[in-house]
Amino acid sequence: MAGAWPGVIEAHRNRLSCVTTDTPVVTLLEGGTPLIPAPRLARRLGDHVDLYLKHEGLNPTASFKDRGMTVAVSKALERGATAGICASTGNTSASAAAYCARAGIQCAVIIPGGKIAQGKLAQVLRHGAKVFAVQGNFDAALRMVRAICSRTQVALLNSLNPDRIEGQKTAAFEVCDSLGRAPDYHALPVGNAGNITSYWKGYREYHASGQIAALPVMLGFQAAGAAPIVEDRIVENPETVATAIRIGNPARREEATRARDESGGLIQSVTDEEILAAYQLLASTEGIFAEPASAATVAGLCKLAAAGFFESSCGRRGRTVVVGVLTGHGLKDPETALRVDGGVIDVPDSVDAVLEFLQLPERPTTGAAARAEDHCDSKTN
Ligand code: AN7
Repeated sequence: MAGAWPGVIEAHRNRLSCVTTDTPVVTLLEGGTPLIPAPRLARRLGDHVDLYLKHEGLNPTASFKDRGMTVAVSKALERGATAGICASTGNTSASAAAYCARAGIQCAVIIPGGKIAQGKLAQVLRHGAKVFAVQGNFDAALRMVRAICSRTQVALLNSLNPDRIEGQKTAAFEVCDSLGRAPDYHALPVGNAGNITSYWKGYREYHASGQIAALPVMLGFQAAGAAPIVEDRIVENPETVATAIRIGNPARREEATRARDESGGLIQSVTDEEILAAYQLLASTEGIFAEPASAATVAGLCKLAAAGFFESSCGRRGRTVVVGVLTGHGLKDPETALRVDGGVIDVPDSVDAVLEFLQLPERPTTGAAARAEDHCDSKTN
């Protein structure tokens, strides 16, 4: 595509049947996120594995939700809505608030009190949404939102709204466009299950129109304390460090199980311990900062690899292509980032004190190497 990235609706307009020439496009130029090779992590999965991470945390509000939100808010505006509402574990509310602000309409969000990450709360407040915190969890908040929508004229901005799924499916197109094919495996976290529903829809559409020759196997991961699909039940009191996926009764449970089964895939759980280890590993070995829910993707892949899952897998020419989705940026959740290991070292204002903690090779004082590093001299600093 020539020129600057135009946002999800313009970039994928011909595949978004709900968007017409009458639709006012509300965009922050979301989408077009990079598919980043992750060679160090890939080695942990197997020598024959090529791993790519779709970093959806690089969207305008720093999560994948912006793709669906541009379509949902644009369609809401087209239908004459003056307000939007959603329940949220954080990211949906941040995105809804931003796109409603952009559209010039009111936004209301219902969140589980005390259970959304600080970065997300900061966003939703500054974008000017009305924020209601309830005692209950996300599932209770979503029930309230559905009741409010049944009694008032307000646009539902949760992924129960099919426009959200339409916008979100574009991420699958981008993965295929970047790779020139579909991956062999597609891994992602599963909460309310809108994202897995969307990716599977996108892949199937690309397959049906001949853009890709084969479909990926879908690998979904839930947090062990909030794993209603894995356990095939409603979890009344979901708990996990990954607050984004602290959901006990996913709205799109059926679509998620269909994506799993049709693709020959799986949905498994990862513990908070595994999530936090993967969170740290990703940031420190690949330089990619994603929030804990996104780290569930990495945790799940590592867990499968440890169980030998990828040993028998084979893609084309002996390589196995795995795509993992990082759904939100690490900066969303500074509390968790600062809670895990690796503290700041307090030192006196002295060079020697700092050097004591570092094992640095000494700088040569003569020869070419010394001259080449002249920019380190104090007089040029
Ligand atoms: C970072 O914001 O449900 O399975 O209300 O924020 O499509 O729900 C967030 C979900 C994964 C799960 N990763 O996606 C909300 C909300 C992050 C998320 C998920 C969410 P779905």
